[in-house]
Formats: sequence, structure tokens, C-alpha cells
Amino acid sequence: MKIKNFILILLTAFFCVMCNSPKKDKEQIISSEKVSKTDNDKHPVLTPADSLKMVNHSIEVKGDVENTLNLTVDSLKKMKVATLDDFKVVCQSGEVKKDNKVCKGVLLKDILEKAKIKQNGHKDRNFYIVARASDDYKATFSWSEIFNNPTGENTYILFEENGKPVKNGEMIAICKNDIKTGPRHVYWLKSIEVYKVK
Ligand SMILES: Nc1nc2c(c(=O)[nH]1)N[C@H]1C(S)=C(S)[C@@H](COP(=O)(O)O)O[C@H]1N2
Ligand SMILES: [Mo]
Repeated sequence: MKIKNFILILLTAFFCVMCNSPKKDKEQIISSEKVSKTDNDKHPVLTPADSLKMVNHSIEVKGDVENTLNLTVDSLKKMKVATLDDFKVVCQSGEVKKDNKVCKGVLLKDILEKAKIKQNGHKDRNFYIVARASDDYKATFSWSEIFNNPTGENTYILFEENGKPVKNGEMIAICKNDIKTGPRHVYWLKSIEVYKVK
């Protein structure tokens, strides 16, 4: 009798496992299908010469700022440099594109404080900040995210990855606390633009 019960329990457990696993796979497929693929999603393959043309030796901080800045890796090194551990670049699709052990950079907040956003009184806070690359890839931040939210302590302009200068240009904008870090990882960085919401 006891052996029969034992076999019955084993069989039930086996069928439960069998029924549950394909369900999980289906859920995963559905969630990755939510991101529709268009031609715009494809990365053009550039020749080494063409990708060199995308490199900027300085980034321009401009727009609604009192001081327009031209920042090089050397000028970033003179600012307050932070070290980031274990920074992963994850695409919107979920694919891990980079897995850095250690990176060095400067807070975007410190750069914007140096440039001084032109604010007209303390209620004038509706600004957006665009990090733009040479290929016109861009990421957008808001004044509130940078100056009144923990995101401000997690948004950097990087110049070093794993002890070496960054690849794909000299500086990269990143936001460490984004869920998927790929979208606001801007390489070939060319400018940081501050605009007031009209
Ligand atoms: N300048 C620039 N930055 C970019 C992109 C781009 O096309 N151009 N692609 C983004 C995307 S979609 C991802 S997932 C990450 C990593 O992209 P990679 O696979 O080209 O390294 O960088 C982001 N930064
Ligand atoms: Mo991506």
C-alpha cells in the first residue's frame, strides 16, 4: 500500500513539473515579442574608417545654459571622478551587450552644475537634457530626474572601461539605475543639450 502511494506521489510531482515548464517558456516568448522589430532597430555595420569618423574628442554642453562647455576626457579627469562596479549594458530585447567589471566617469549632474542651467526662479524646473551621438542616436533626461531623484546620482559620462579608454568614441552617457541600460547608453557622444519645455 505504502509503495503504491509513494509511486502515485512521484507520478503526480512528475506531471506537475512537465505541465509547468512549457508554460514558463511561452510567457517569456510573449514578453520578448512585445518589442516589434523594424529597420530602425538594426545596427548598420560600419567600416573601421567610417566608425572612426563618428569619434569626438570633446563633447559640447549647450542650450539653455549660462556657460557653454567643451569637455574632453582630460577635463573630466579634473572633475570629481567616480568608480562604478559591475556595469552591464542590457538591450531592450534583454540581450547583455557589455559586462564591465569597473568603469570611471563623472556625474552628469556635476557637468550641468558647471554649465549652470538658465533658471528663472525656483519654479522654473521644466527642462529636458538630450545626450546626442554623432550618428544622431539620443537619450533624454529630465531636470527632475537629475536634480530631484536618485537617478541623478546614477547618471554618468564615462571615459574608462576596465582600465582602458572607452570604445566607440571617447565618452559614453549611461544611467546605472535604468531597468534596461542599453537605451540610455550613448556612445560616440557629441553633445549634452539643455532645453526648456515650451
Ligand atoms: N551612438 C549610439 N549609441 C547607442 C546605439 C547606437 O545605435 N548609436 N545603440 C544603443 C543600443 S540599442 C544598445 S542595446 C546599446 C548597446 O549597443 P551595441 O550593441 O551597439 O553595443 O547601445 C546603445 N547606444
Ligand atoms: Mo538595444
